[in-house]
Amino acid sequence: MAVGQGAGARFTPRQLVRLAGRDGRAVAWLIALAAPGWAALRFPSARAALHSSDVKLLLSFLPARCLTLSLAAAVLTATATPAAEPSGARPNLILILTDDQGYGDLSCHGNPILKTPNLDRLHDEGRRFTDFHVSPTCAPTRSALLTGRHEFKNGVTHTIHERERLTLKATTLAEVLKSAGYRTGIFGKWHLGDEPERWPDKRGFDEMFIHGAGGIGQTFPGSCGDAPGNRYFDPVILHNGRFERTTGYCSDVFFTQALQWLETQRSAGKPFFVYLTPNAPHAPLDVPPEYEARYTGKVSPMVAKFYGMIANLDDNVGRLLAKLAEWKLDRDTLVIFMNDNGTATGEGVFNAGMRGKKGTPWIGGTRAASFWRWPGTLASGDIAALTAQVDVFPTLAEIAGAQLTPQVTRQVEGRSLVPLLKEPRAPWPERTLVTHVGRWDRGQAAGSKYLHCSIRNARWQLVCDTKDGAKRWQLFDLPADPGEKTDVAAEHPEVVRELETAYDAWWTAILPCLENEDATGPAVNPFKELFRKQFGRESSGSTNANR
Ligand SMILES: [Ca+2]
Repeated sequence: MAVGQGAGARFTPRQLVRLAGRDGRAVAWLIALAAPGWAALRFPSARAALHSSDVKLLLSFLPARCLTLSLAAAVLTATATPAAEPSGARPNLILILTDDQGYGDLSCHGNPILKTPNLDRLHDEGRRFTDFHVSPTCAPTRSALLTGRHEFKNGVTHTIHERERLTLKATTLAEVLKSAGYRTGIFGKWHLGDEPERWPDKRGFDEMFIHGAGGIGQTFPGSCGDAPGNRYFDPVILHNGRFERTTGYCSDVFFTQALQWLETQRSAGKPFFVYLTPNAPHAPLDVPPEYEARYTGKVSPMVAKFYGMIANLDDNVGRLLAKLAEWKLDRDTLVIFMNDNGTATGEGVFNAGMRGKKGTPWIGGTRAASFWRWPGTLASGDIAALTAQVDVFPTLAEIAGAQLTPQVTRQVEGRSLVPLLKEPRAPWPERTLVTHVGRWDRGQAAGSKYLHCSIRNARWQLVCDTKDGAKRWQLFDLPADPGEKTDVAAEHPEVVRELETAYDAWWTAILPCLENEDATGPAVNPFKELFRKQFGRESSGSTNANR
């Protein structure tokens, strides 16, 4: 069980014990701890491989004149209680999740127009999951990501109408990381409930710097809505329960705030988890003119704005990477980059050969970037296994050394990706993943079983994408037909039957979980109510404060 293939991560603790000769074991251990091989101990699962027998073996070779008892105690401590390690022993975690950028909206994925040199760096310098899937829209992905289970099991079947609210019964990834000793911060879009009891500061985040609803300035009846008249430039942001007027473009504001908080954590003595969730490039496509200008004349005016928003995000990612290097946090920080659903705007220019986009059950609706950069610990390379957003929770919990309660273990449907991060060809048993776009009309859940849905395994995808919700399955052989052009259901009835049976069981299981279907929200958006308490009736930006 080697831990990574890159420089500095070659031996497991057991191998180190075996490698050290009888006369030099203690010295070898000292070298192992001080040298890059130390990275082998950073995964808690690798530490778990350091059995008590290893420790006894180690101690039996420790000459008193070579090693002090304190070192022995330190080794024992690191072995037995990973959650109590000093700062730096476990990686800081930065999870960047962009909004409505698709898999094809990256130059490293072959986009012929868009340039994303800094996101490409994350791709080139880390592990990347090439068959990684999210939900087809915003709140559902965030719900699944933060709980490790399908969004419908959290009651999230839409992005508005109270149906974006994450059930209060779920335990979030932030809560788990916090319990493992991490400081936690969110910067950007939450979109899992705008009522104060549902804000991220009640769901495990120490630091909260967010806009409301699914985007800056959005307003809907009920609870889902941002500060009145809010805009992408100089937005008003909810910071730990109070609104703050900011200056600049929204994505710049979120990255700047995250970096400021991150800098304060350097001396706090605890590892940190930054959940960095810019609302770009979600519509409205408001973008600084200089970024739009990079693409004007090369694509349609709308795509030029969309690409400009991504170019701005890319510059911010570059700023973040430069700061990590400047602060010498590079090797202590795992940076993960993902997008939250299929492209909203870029499919006409480049969609990586896929069918579908945001809000559809096709591969183009769910396939996402998934870059994992941890210099010195993770080598670069592709991982082809079928993976998903629900896998992030158990993966980060394992890397953080978090102890999951039985209740949380039952909640999580995803699998830890740690075995694949260590060895991209590690055994990865067959699995099925379900996509359902949701968004049915109020009260229509029971009749919407076949409304824009799909179920897949590593090879096949069974899709039902009918406007009337009638059952008309189509089957696609993905390796042979990645663009999903040829329905082969008639040729493979046994595959249809197998996947449909799994889909039926899944649908039956989710129906009792849909707790938001008949919910009625408050008469006034909570963000607006709070804003007006703080500032009176003035608008945060535009003239439509009373929407
Ligand atoms: Ca989105």
